[in-house]
Amino acid sequence: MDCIFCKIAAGQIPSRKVWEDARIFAFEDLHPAAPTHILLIPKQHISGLDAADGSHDELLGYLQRMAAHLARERRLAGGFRTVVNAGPDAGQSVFHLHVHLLGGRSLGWPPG
Ligand code: DGP
Repeated sequence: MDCIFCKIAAGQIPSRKVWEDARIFAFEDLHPAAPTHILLIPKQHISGLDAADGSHDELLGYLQRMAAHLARERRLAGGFRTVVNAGPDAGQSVFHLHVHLLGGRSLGWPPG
């Protein structure tokens, strides 16, 4: 599987790791869009949210809960946002499911 995020999770491509356990890997985004910009990914390859099925329900919930945990660790008391871009119209550029955790500045709404 020639997937850049699979390689990051496997340690084959370097990244600034924030969290790792048996199921997920979290690392700093290469092009941060906010003072805190962390990507949380499942170690299992899922190409995107549109490819998730019922067997992934627990994993999807875990990614969100761990995003909130990392937000607390970063002391994002003012708030934070999680984002999943799904498909080209949403700007998904890496086809391995990932949750963006953004915070540390005021985040506009609606997103672009
Ligand atoms: P998306 O547009 O939702 O597919 O977001 C992909 C994000 O992944 C984007 O914000 C930049 C980040 N990214 C892409 N390649 C790498 C990489 O090799 N290392 C790291 N740390 N981030 C990457």
